[in-house]
Amino acid sequence: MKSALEAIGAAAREQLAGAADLKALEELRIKFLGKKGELTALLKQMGGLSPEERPIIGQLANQVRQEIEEEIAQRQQALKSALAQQKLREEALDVTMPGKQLPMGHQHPLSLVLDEFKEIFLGMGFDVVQGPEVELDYYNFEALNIPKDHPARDTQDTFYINDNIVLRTQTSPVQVRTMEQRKPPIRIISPGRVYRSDAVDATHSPIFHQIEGLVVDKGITMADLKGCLETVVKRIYGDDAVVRFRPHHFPFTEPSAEVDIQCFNCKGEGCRLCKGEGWIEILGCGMVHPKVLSGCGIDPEVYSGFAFGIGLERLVMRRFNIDDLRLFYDNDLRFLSQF
Ligand code: 2U9
Repeated sequence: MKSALEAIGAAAREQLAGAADLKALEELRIKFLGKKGELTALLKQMGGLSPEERPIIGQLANQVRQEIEEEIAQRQQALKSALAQQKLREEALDVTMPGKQLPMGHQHPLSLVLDEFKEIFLGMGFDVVQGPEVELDYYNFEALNIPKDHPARDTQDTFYINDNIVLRTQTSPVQVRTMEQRKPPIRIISPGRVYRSDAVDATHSPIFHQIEGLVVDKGITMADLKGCLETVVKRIYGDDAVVRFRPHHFPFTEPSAEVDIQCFNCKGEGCRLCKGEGWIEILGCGMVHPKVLSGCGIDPEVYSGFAFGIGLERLVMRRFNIDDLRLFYDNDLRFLSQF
């Protein structure tokens, strides 16, 4: 039995030294030390030994087991560190390599210019307010002094959901709602999407964007309107922009005006860009009609105000020399990545 034990010890040492990986090592552990392993099998025969032999063989068996366990632990350590070394070699990082360049997103040209406007108006103490795009006929038309037979209410222009509900054709209903909710002084702009039943072509779209603004307080005059809008236009187009106010008519303002800038291309001479006019129309404005004020619960005898409206698409098209409005909505990255 002694020689059998020594033979197991020698075989284990030899085979453990040749174990190529942790799996093979575990298999050897089971083979020699497991419940059904060689050493256990041999020890089961100890019952046949004399009482004198038993402690000697028992001690030897323990020694052999200990040696095998130590050998396994050493081999396991060696294999683990070899594995770690290999992993380190394989996963080595060259920190001097250039990083992967992630493609940068671009801001849409419409929101780019809209942000510019917001920044200017916020700096002048205006709030930015938003409202529903599906709107009551009352807020879109009635409250803005647009009577039933006005051409702006023509079904040609307006998307009707039903008799009372429309897709807003302007962002003015946001201002009406604000006047109902807030007390003057009011200084707001309401940018957003508006809808008109237009056929799509290079200069028309059934969806476009407006920035409208409203100021209501005691003693607001046409001089405030001119000063405010001239300042904004010069911030957008540069200090040398020449601005003119031309009388116009809107149902919701009285008096009303359109604002032109002198064509920066021909300096007023007339060219292709301004279609021979020398001037380019950029926005509409006026003093809020007293009927609109009183309809919103603001006494026109105490308060007055001015309002304006800017069509965003046309302005952005001129700014970046874009000749087709459909490009704004096509989501073509070749176009969008230029901004
Ligand atoms: C309230 C009272 C008055 C908003 C105004 C305009 C003039 C205007 C156009 C610009 C280009 C529409 O997108 S466009 O075609 N808008 O000319 N808008 S005054 O007046 C208001 C708004 C709200 C309560």
